[in-house]
Amino acid sequence: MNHPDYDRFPHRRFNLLTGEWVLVSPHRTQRPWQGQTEVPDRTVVAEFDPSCYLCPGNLRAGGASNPDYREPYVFTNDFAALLADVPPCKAQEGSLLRAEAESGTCRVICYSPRHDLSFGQMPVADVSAVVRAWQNEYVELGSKPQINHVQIFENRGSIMGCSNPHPHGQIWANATVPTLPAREGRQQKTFFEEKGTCLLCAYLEEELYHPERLVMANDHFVVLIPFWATWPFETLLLPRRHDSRISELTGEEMAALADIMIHLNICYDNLFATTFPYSMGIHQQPTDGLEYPEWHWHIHYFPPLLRSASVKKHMVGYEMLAMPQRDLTAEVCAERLRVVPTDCHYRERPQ
Ligand code: H2U
Ligand code: ZN
Repeated sequence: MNHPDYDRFPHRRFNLLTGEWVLVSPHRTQRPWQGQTEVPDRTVVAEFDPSCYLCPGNLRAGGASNPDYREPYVFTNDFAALLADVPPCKAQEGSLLRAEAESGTCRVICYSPRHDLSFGQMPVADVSAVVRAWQNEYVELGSKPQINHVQIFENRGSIMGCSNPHPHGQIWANATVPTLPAREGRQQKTFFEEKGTCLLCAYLEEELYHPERLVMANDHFVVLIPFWATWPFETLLLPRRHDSRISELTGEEMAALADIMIHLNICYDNLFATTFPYSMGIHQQPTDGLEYPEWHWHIHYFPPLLRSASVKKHMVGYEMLAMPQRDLTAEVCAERLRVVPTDCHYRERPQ
């Protein structure tokens, strides 16, 4: 099947990072984009919410109080999924029921003291401060001998399980490398050993040559819809410079990262004039003290919205039982995102 047929016939695409396939059924959506006009969500959110457990000075559910913070604020999750001291646990010899103790810690990061803002409405300096906090957490947690992986992520919007509109993310750090980053690590290592070069450097080079999946770019970063994307408006934010972790950014790269994340957030929010829900996360090398020359750090955004603020993608039926599937192709979605104006967040536009 040739390139032009990608938008006509069912086919499957290979995910280079996970080694899995996704079924693409573009013939189901051959009609042109409907161009729905959304009613912009202008729900008023206060700058400070006395009942918010993340606002400065407020009491948290766990009983602690937040300081009157002015910069990104990090605290240990009061309901952490991972705990520091877990007694060893071993399944009985010969048993099929395998279990192992897992130790670690979970933290929450408040991006801003302002309850009503998100990256799309924050200045570059304030988003850079969040990136600096992510770097510090990665380095500090990663330097602990019992922590071998640090997962930084964010759930945005209640449909993604986010508990509170206050801009915040999470950090889970533990002893073993979790399933998905481990799989990505294996794929990158195999490629590196076979070809002697980095998988994502090679992939990025190829994508820059065929720009139909590019969404936005600056001197240091590129946002694209990966060829193998499963979620409709899923994007991959790739640094142009090969590095295995986020901790080594230059000052210029830091500002460029903040700037592109701001524009991506505005783009997502402006697409359907809503607070665009997603789960995003940073994938980088394990923190076990070993060298990982094959690892190219990156950020995934997985949004569930399909054609409007109310039509969502669900992973059910065939997807739960067989494999992931999508109708709208990566190319169609990239084009949709590319034409969204990102000079101004829709909430800041005069009505
Ligand atoms: P989510 O919005 O992605 O659920 O993240 C919020 C986290 O904040 C969640 O993991 C924690 C929850 O356990 N939390 C506290 O640590 N303290 C609180 O007072 C409430 C919520
Ligand atoms: Zn708040």
